[in-house]
Amino acid sequence: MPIPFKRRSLALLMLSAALATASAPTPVIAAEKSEHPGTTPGELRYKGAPIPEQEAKQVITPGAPALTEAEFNRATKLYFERCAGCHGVLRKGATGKPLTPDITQKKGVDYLKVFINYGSPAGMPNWGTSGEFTQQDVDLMARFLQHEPPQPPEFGMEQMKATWKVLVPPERRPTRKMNDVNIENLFSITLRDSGEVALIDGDSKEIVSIVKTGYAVHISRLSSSGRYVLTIGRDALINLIDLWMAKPDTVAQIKVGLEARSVETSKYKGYEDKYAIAGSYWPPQYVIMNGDTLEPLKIVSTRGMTVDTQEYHPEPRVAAIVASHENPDFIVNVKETGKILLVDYSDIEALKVTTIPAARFLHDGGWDRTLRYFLTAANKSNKVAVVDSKERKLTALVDVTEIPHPGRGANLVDPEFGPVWVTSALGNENVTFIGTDPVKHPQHAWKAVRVLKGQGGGSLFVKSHPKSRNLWVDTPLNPDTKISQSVAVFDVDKPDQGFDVLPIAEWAGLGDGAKRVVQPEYNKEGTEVWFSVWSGKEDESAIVIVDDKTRKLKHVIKDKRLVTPTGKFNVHNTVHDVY
Ligand code: DHE
Repeated sequence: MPIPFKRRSLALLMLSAALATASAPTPVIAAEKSEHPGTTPGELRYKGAPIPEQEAKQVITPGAPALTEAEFNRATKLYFERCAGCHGVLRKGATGKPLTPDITQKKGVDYLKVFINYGSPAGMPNWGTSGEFTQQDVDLMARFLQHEPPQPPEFGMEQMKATWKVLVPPERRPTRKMNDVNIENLFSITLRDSGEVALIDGDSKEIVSIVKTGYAVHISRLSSSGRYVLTIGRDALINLIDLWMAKPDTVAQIKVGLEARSVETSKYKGYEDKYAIAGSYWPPQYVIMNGDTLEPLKIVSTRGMTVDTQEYHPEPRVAAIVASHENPDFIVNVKETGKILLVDYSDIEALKVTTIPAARFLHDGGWDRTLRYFLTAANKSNKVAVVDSKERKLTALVDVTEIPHPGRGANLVDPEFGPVWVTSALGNENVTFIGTDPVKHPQHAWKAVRVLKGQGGGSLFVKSHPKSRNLWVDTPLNPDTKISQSVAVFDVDKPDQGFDVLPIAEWAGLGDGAKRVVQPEYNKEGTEVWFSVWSGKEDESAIVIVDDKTRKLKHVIKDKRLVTPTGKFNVHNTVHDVY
């Protein structure tokens, strides 16, 4: 019989999770041979974040070893913090293997302990021998995993409405911009471990405002007009920030689930700023909201059958969402089922959803430069899916190794192959160019036409700009600190000539700390590239700005309020999908 799970301090959980993922000492992993043969070091470090577990229910399962309620609660917390990101909340498996009792009870405590202690060739981290779990915890987890997974609650309209706040109603908002900031060149920067975003003036490099947001904000996106910034926390809290206010601040807020990563706004002609959409990891669903108040209008579950084996999946999480420029559609990546949904919002009461079969483990992606084709990574399937947003169909599935991770990717014109879209990878040093011009370069379209070797695996983001001749490739998850603290830059006119390495973290002039250099982002003019130097919560971090033309250091922003900066979103470039 289910026993209600005790409420615990969410703040404490978040803090411990944040420390676990960002400030914990980097595990020592050999460059190519990790503790888990067959698993790249970057992959090992790509851990999931916790889902708030305060309302989960305990289930005692026949055939499983006994656990006290206190043990069950501790194991649940450890599982949400360390395991759910890969194995899924319901343990149906995603990046990690399924761990349901029908499987785990057959394995037994001793087998599971070895697994948790030493990891596995398939990519399971060595939680015991790395010291992240005590031996008591290893034993506890081996027993816990034989029980039915405690399922977090659903989160429907009633729960969403209970969290929805319009702090400043649209009629009380300014009718024109009340500050003298050039908001087109403003950057919204995630301060991961302080639950805030920093709004920084791209011209003066001054902090305009620090806005309290959800926990570990994942991304910022802009409304089509560029007036509103929308942020989404891992805890599924959305903030709508009005950039026209004298001091930009939150005007509406809503929590759309227990765990989430994506938010977007309508961009099709006639629907600018009208709707917002957010996708959740838990519960697996998306919600369409009013663009200027965040009032929730329609919630749609993503539970359903997988694309390949056509089995029911109870937890298909929503990954990247982009807004079509060709139709009134939101394009929604559903990770575990491997389906891309085209959600036509022209009639919210009678939503038309076109389902495009792609490949499992859809994650992130972006547009080609014509803004017609959406290219998105199915990361553990080693594929990039190409969707034609005009014709509403799948154009291609391109093979790409190893665990492609583009962010939104980078667009440039290759001297030999014409327009291409670029992704780097978590699992190896490949930087892959995919041809994107079916009209003038049909022989290269939707093929991996060029694969460059970057600094190494553990790359998350690439970036270029229409006015630049550079392609930037970060490597924040590479185990070699020299590599994780620097970036590679290629000349797009001579891609085969190798790359320069810029020591971004060294330029920041910080003390000790992880100092991972993450996510290049251009200013509006395409003359500067901004990098986050991401340290632990207690250490100093910085933003380093490089002159794009000379590749020399231009400016360093340091401020004690800049706690663990990661993603950066320039208003103009995000509104217009420039990358
Ligand atoms: Fe992200 C984008 C999910 C870890 C920084 N990340 C995304 C998107 C998804 C996602 C689905 C695409 C959103 C969209 O476009 O609508 N990220 C996840 C995870 O599930 C994962 C692996 C583990 C987790 O529990 O969150 C994860 N991500 C991270 C980090 O550790 C990063 C490096 C630092 C941080 O701030 O948490 C990180 N993710 C980012 C950034 C983007 C992103 C900066 C947007 C890139 C862009 O240019 O659009």
